[in-house]
Amino acid sequence: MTRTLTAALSITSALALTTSALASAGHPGGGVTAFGHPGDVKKISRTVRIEATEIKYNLTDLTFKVGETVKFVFVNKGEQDHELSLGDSATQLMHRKMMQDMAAMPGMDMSKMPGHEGMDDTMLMTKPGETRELVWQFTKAGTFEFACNYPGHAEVGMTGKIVVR
Ligand SMILES: [Cu+2]
Repeated sequence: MTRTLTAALSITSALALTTSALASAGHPGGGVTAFGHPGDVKKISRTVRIEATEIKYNLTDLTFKVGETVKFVFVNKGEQDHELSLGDSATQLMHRKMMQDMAAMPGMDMSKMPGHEGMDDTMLMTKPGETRELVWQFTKAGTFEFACNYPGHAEVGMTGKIVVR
């Protein structure tokens, strides 16, 4: 078996483990989390456009009302892959660690990294020049985060605060 194939198989099992860990942590495949759930496109009350460049977002503070349904339009204006991930700080840390572990695997090419099963509802991964959207309804008051969890990105400030009240 080639080294690349071995690495790919390890990633698959790592993702499977992470997905089940997330499910037991209250992040089931249905996309319902402690802070909201995928929104109904007919109920969008606000559209937020977020742009990514190296290595930052164009905005870092967002405030929403409880119950608000928001369309996020995420535009990668940079020259590398970036993501927009929504979550509480624990989820973001877990996700960041997973991406670091994957990047550390021998022969791993992050640009060919697969999406994360079961996390698509809260996360948009983009290539340079790509625009992707997600619709989310915030159902709980609190302070949450958006972040790019590609290794080294959140660490240099590619994060933002979401306040729901
Ligand atoms: Cu990034």
